[in-house]
Amino acid sequence: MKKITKETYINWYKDMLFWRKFEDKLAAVYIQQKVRGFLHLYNGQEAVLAGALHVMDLSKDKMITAYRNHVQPIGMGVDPKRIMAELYGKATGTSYGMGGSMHIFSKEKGFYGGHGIVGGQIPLGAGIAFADKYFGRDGVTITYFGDGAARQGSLHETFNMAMAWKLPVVFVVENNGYAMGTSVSRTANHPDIWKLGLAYEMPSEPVDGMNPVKVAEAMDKAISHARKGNGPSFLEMKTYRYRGHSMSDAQKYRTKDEVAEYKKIDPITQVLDVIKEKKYLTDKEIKAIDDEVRDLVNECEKFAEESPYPEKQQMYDMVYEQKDYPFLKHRL
Ligand SMILES: Cc1ncc(C[n+]2csc(CCOP(=O)(O)OP(=O)(O)O)c2C)c(N)n1
Ligand SMILES: [Mg+2]
Repeated sequence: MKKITKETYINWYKDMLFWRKFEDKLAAVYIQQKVRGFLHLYNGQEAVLAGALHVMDLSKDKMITAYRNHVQPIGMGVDPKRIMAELYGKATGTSYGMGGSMHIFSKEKGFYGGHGIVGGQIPLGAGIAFADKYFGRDGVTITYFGDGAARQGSLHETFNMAMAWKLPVVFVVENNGYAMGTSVSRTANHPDIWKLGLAYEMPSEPVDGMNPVKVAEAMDKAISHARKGNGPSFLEMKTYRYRGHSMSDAQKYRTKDEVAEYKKIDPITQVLDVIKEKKYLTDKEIKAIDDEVRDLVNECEKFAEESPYPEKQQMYDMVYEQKDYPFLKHRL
């Protein structure tokens, strides 16, 4: 596995802090009604992404996830200014302002969305992996989904075919404890989601999703397994979201104490503790990173604010129309 060094910790701190503050900013501008529609934030779950990125090969590996999808593309190399502009509905956004919060997408950077249908991305992730295998490329597709999505039937159909065809895919359930307001313990006979993979003889295991080191180790094993042609793995990342399901969530299904308990094992704090303990950075250097992150977030906001809205005509440019489709004849 790629070594976890001083630089890794510093990058993790910087990246995760940026993702956290980027989303805090989104929450703030959402309240000001500058960003509309749904908004699902990732605060608390950052280690799941940071650990994976450490061991992925971004020149060929791909990623797909659900609607909690603003920071993953940043990690994959998409310009965060364009992501914020997308949420503002501006023409400079990743989908020219026509997709919005739940639909960030960048084929160039290997980020395949951004999906609002719960579990919809599970078969799509396997499909992307199928394409890599079919064309003889050795990329691996990381397919993220939530604990609620894990209970969709499409997971079983996908797991079956992915194992039968030994597709180069890593299925990752981000078990943040809740699907909207429904806790995992209320939705199934047992709470060990990783065990669902065992029925298909898929290598499956639970992982501490609050710790990027643990995530990187598990992901490295799963990615190498897939890259060697041995097929999929299934990892259950035990994590937690600090904010509500979306911005309109009164959070009556959990206590403030429960949230506070998880904040004690916050991934950013865990990384910062190591940095301080091992004296990787001085307090002054840490402060410089914090300032840099704040400035970067403000730059994104400024870019989104100052960008123009799309022209009306652009609406028609983005619609797929097959010119010879028979039922459209009446329009000719
Ligand atoms: C097929 C489908 N059913 C229901 C919904 C409504 N819905 C949106 S998010 C969600 C909860 C999903 O929870 P989970 O998979 O745990 O992901 P998390 O939000 O925790 O990241 C539901 C039921 C939907 N979008 N799609
Ligand atoms: Mg969930």
